[in-house]
Amino acid sequence: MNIKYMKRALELAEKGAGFVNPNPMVGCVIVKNGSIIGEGYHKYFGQNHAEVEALNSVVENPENSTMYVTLEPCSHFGKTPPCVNRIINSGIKKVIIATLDPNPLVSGKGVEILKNNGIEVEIGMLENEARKLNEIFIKYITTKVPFCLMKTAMTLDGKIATKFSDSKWITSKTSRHYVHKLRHRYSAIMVGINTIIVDNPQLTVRLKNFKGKNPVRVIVDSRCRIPLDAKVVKDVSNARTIVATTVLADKSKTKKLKELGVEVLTTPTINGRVDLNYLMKKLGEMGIDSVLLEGGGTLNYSALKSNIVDKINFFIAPKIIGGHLSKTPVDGDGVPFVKDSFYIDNITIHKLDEDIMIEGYIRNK
Ligand code: AOF
Ligand code: ZN
Repeated sequence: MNIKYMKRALELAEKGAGFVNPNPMVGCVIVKNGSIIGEGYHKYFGQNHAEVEALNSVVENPENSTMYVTLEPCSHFGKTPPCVNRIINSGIKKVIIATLDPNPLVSGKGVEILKNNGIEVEIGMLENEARKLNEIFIKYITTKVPFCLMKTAMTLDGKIATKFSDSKWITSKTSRHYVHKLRHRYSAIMVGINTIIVDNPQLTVRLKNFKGKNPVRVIVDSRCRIPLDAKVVKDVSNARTIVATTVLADKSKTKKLKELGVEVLTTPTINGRVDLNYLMKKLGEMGIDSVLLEGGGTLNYSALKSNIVDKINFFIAPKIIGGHLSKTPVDGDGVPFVKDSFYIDNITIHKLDEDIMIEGYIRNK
């Protein structure tokens, strides 16, 4: 038994990031007489599971070997047959699992079947790491609501743009590269209509030496003010665009958008705004497991108020903009008293060039 093999399995699992959603990232290593005889990971949604990839790759008979796998092997017929059957037939002696599968179709059953077939099972090696890796999957498979990460980039004095809405660029190249990797990892990216009007962004993944996957673009636009020549409208062949609006939208405008290939999702209104909980539920029903929320301030505040945010990534650049007309990351009305603040738990601090990035989780989620 050796932790280094589970580390390797986690490293392999990570390679599936962005390609396997809404499935989990899973990695697997098969060890015999102290050496790795096979390894694999879940590469694309709908394709082979990690255990099957690893078993297909063995360079020696896996009989009496030990399997290290980051998630409990599945016991159900999904898009592929149960992994436990393959494991049992291979003659593997022991299976070491980082964490149980939260999928109610599997949870605990995979382990039970392995044990009933005389295979030794151990659970919990690097469990925290494995659960963090699959935080999106864990929320989505148990609630059917997408996991939401709020990302913002601001100066030391908490501004995301100047009074002229200039924001290019607040953070370093390394931070922006990190954000593009996040976009690849998440199934959807969500912004408010003001961001589209002011910045006209593409909201796609642009990474050197890596062909990332573009997220579905979700524009929160209660009155459907989106310009028909906005980049996110004009390049729908590149990435899907969904405009989330309300009955307050002009019907002829939504018709035009649909003709241009934009999907229009009408939600109930809350104080004249898009009902974000309804929207998240609908996105979940469409198979979207994760949303990267890239603000602005109005949408960010509504998102926090509606309790849809799970995690935050606040990038802070060592610059000062100043000015009471400069934009801030979370706007809206703000809470009345400090005791009403949204609290962030499990904070970690990361350094990206000269920037710092604070990561954490919204309390009571
Ligand atoms: C594993 N190994 O590599 C993965 C697992 O539709 P399917 O057949 O791909 O099944 C998806 C479900 O299988 C998913 O919700 C999760 O419970 C499990 N994923 N299991 O043993 C893997 N990706
Ligand atoms: Zn499986």
